[in-house]
Amino acid sequence: MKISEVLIRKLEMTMKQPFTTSFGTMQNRKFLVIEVVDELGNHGWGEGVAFEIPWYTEETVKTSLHILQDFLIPMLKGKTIQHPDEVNKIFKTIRKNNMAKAAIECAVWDCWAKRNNLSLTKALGGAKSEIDVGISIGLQKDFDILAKRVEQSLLTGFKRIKVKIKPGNDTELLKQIRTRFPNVPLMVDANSAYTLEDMDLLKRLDQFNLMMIEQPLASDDIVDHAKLQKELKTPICLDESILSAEDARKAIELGSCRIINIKIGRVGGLTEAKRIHDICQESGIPVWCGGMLEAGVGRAHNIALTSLPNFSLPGDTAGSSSYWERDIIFPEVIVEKGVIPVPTSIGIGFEVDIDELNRHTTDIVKIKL
Ligand code: OSB
Ligand code: MG
Repeated sequence: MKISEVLIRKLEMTMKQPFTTSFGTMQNRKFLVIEVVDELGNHGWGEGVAFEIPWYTEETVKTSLHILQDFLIPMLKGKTIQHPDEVNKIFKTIRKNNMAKAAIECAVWDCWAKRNNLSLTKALGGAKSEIDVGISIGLQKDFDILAKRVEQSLLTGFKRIKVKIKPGNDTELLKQIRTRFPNVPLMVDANSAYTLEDMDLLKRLDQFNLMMIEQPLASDDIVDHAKLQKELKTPICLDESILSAEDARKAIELGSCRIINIKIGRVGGLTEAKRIHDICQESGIPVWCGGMLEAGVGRAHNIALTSLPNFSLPGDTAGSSSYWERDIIFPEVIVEKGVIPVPTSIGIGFEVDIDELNRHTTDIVKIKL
């Protein structure tokens, strides 16, 4: 397969509700949608999940665009791709910029799957027919609003509830949640808001019967997390700290976590995501698929990845309607009884709704290879 053309679209979509983490509030989502075309006219889609502001990782929409246009896409020129795993190797000399890499790599995976009449799930080696889904609820103005969100989410059937915490909005909040919802499968995500100075506070989280504590400490740390994990009964789940399969290997070796959240964008694509999945599986570390407030294209890739066997915990892959009035794919992703059926049609298994896509497109760059 040869990629003959790449279209980069910049999109702007407004989420139904603002999403607040320890690092900030997002509602107006700007992101990239990549379309690749091969020499036979097959199409493939990928989503660039970087935010407008570099507060989750150092990438932004603008840096992704720059890296894609000036480095990654030109590297595909003249290359014959037998298998999408080769894209990861082609990009090897470019350091990090994982979300930019993932955006185009995911599009190549979709294109290759379609060309070979395979679902992306099958192409990745996934086997599940449905995936379990949880929901990530951002920080809210007060407990009543949060409680309502939790209640709604339980009615929808989500298999676990994740709430964001930050210093000053943690133990009291959890006390209130546990009083109201004593048995709900619950976890928290701190997005790196604490340090080892908070050891006593973090130890007190053990009393809340949490499934896990996601990324309590610094985004680039695995040493302090190992110290913390030794002191905690609750499993630590790493998100920001794991950017590659090598990172996963080292974190597991050090005992920095007992669970890993895999995000395709954060780790540079599906090939690396699969590698992390495999290493974790061999080490008895369960994984789950994280979210980046994706639109439909990114969501579709997340669903396909989650069909791999060691994605044994519910992911942050809620349905389209949890984020958008109207998604850019057809059909939209629907969660029923806490599960999403894994599509079996070719490629990502969803059609891109070109009218919706165009309605949100603010810029298009077309690159002939
Ligand atoms: O840390 O998992 C995170 C959203 C934006 C940035 C980081 C994170 C999140 C979420 C929401 O938790 C995931 C989603 O619903 O897409
Ligand atoms: Mg997280």
